[in-house]
Amino acid sequence: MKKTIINEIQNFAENYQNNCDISTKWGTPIIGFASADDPLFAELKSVVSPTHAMPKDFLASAQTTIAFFLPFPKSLTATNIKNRMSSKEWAVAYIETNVLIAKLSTYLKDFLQAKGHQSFTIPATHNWDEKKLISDWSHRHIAYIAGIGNFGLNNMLITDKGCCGRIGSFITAAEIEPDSRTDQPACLYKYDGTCKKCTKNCVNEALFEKSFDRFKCYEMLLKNVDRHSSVGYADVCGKCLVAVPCSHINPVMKKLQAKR
Ligand code: B12
Ligand code: SF4
Ligand code: SF4
Repeated sequence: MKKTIINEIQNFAENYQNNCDISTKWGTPIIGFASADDPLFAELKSVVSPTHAMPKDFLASAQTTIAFFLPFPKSLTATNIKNRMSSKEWAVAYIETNVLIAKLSTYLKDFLQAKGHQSFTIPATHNWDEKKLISDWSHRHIAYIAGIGNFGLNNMLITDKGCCGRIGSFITAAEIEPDSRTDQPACLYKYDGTCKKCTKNCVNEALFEKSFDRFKCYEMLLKNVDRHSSVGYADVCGKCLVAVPCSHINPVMKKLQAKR
């Protein structure tokens, strides 16, 4: 079952970019599985917020959560390096990836339903508390629990294909063997205190070595909403993700491999 789902997700993402009237391209998705009863879910009540949901709050019969990371290609992130404002391509990719996550989740739900497994889909974003700017379903924590990456100083989940890309997650009653996770850092700062390039890239004094101001960050995102209104609603920025060592790879893994 695990292999089948991985194939379904990868094929859907590949066909989607070939067949539809869109401009964004994605690399092969990274996919991870966690048991809905993994004790780490309960910890999200303290790590994220006391109101963070448990898989069984959404689907009483939940057995598994599936997380997927859709990596952006280098050609896309290259467009977002210069200037204070985000590139149009980055804004378009944000909108198109959110649509892809919604369509892929619905496809997966129908696919599993046909095999007799109930499932529950969650939107890619905008499922947050407007006053706190925190969501009751944090995709990157779900993805961390499912073993597909670890957190960077820039707050991003850094996978084996870096952090430039978007994450979706999904709940199902199908019982699927969970993946293992490692506590090995994926961020150079967390590994040996070096790098911090993401903080230097921040364009609105939101991200520092010791603090992150989500409201200052959101202020910048809203400036890009105005700038890119011609492509839709794109609350983006992403300058702390691009032109950094973790944009497209896990830089700690690279460092460790070089030492061998
Ligand atoms: C609310 C929100 C925002 C808010 C607040 C962001 C924030 N960092 O809190 C605003 C609007 C400002 C925002 C901005 C951006 N966002 Co946003 N946002 C979300 C949303 C809806 C919920 C995030 C949330 O509530 N997090 C809860 C808070 C408390 O946790 P956190 O920020 O993740 O921080 C935690 C980690 O750093 C963690 N941590 C650090 N080290 C370790 C170690 C361990 C072991 C553990 C367990 C945890 C941990 O501790 C913190 C607290 O738990 C998600 C979608 C979703 N529903 O998940 C997208 C999401 C997080 N955003 C995303 C992106 C890409 C962005 C932007 C780059 C904008 C853009 N697209 O251009 C910026 C980046 C800002 C930044 N540097 O953090 C992506 C992240 C992809 C990735 N690779 O991780 C997500 C997952 C959307 C998606 N579907 O892909 N966002
Ligand atoms: S840019 Fe450097 S310090 Fe920042 S998250 Fe990436 S690896 Fe960590
Ligand atoms: S998304 Fe932009 S404003 Fe927010 S922390 Fe990153 S660089 Fe700073």
